[in-house]
Amino acid sequence: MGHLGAFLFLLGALGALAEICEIPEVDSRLVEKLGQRLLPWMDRLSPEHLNPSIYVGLRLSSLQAGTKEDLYLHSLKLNYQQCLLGSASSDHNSHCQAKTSTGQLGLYLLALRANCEFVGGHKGDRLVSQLKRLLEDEKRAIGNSSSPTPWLSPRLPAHKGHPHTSYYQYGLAILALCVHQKRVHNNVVDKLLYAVEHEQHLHQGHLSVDTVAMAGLAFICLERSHFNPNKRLQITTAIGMVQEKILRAQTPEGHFGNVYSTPLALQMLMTSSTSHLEVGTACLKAKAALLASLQNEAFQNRLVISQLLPVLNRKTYIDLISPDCLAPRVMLRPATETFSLTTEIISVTLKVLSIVPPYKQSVFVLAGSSLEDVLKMAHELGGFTYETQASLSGPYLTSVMGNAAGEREFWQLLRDPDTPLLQGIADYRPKDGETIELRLVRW
Ligand code: B12
Repeated sequence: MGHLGAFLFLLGALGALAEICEIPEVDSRLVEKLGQRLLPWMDRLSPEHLNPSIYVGLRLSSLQAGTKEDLYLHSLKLNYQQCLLGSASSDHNSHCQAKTSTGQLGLYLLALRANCEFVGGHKGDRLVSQLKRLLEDEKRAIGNSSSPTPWLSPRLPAHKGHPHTSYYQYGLAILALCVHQKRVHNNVVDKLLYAVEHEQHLHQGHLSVDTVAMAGLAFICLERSHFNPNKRLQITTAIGMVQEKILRAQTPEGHFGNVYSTPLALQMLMTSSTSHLEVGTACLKAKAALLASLQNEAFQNRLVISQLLPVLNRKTYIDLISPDCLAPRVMLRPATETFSLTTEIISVTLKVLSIVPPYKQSVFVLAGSSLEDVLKMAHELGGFTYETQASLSGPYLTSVMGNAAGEREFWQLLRDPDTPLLQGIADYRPKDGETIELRLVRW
């Protein structure tokens, strides 16, 4: 091969590389540190703390928690099955309500698959039918696809509504059924396809990278499993669209959307075969941004960590189609505790303008306190009330000053003047002098 031949060969190889989303190896100490943050959560086996995403994340990671993992899966099974059976006592339990939601049942199915189990038997069938039923309900809430006058307006009226939960959970449920080789009807897939093709339906016109990435993972699973053959072309096209949307959402630092949507976005890009030329470069840039965020300790939330750990092990939810349960994983050691005692007091101003009369109050807390500590302090001082609800991501703020967020509304957390926080009340730690606004908004 002459010089020119060698040059062309190199160019070709580089070109091929640029089309593949590869994540080079990450310092194992950084990965271990991340895994260690999950360990304390694995000791919490009470219903409101059990989180199938943690189990999935760990099983797809390069780390293991030994017998703790078995006990955790056992507790997940007991709890989710009990809620599914809906015994009189559990029926009214609010945690059971969450556990039998479209997304949580989906995550539970992913957890079973992460242990190389296929749902089966009487209990398994019940679980699958329940999830399929929920998806049908979600589909109906979006809109009926059999339009009464299809010749006049074949598509639009059929997709006017919203799912009961979200398109994120809708996609997650399809993915979960798919990795268990359970098919859903074309018209269920149709709703997700339509949402991706008409992005405004996914997040009030704003692109939610997490949501599109989850939809993309569901489509990739359907494509690989040769499900919904009549939809094949549309599914393949949608995968390309998702990829495009994620690439377009890359920030100058390299994140896709924001730092916390990057793990799912990477899971999607790492598995999609319909490649854009710039995928490889975009992934390398994202990986560098992730590394910087890891070093800055940006990953504190157990749910986001559980979505990131597979990526650092070059795995994705798509690997759950045929998981490798014998892959060697390194045993996690508990972290050596480091206490930093601080006596520094900071001031944080809390304001709520969405109510009459508006509320504004400065509170004093120890440096390093979370926003939740600030809310607690404001409550103790009097004149401020709030409510939270346990979720897989931690405490979710549901009500402020007696005003509960209604359907498709939420209490948004912002840093003055107008910057939405990227973390929830338990993880965000305000700085001295900061003003935090709680704002009731539609989504
Ligand atoms: C859909 C969604 C929303 C919806 C939830 C409403 C609904 N009916 O679905 C809306 C738009 C309201 C929302 C709000 C917020 N969200 Co949000 N949300 C998501 C998303 C895309 C999916 C969540 C989900 O359904 N999970 C699956 C189900 C099965 O789990 P679940 O626990 O049962 O789901 C509930 C909780 O997740 C809860 N929830 C949603 N977001 C958040 C965020 C936090 C911090 C908490 C504690 C709970 C919570 O709502 C879900 C439905 O009830 C995730 C993406 C992701 N990668 O996870 C982001 C995500 C969890 N949200 C995020 C954030 C930052 C927020 C906000 C704090 C934004 C803000 N500045 O106000 C607020 C929450 C404020 C509050 N009141 O406490 C971040 C969290 C990052 C982190 N470090 O933890 C994520 C990862 C998105 C991102 N990439 O930035 N969110």
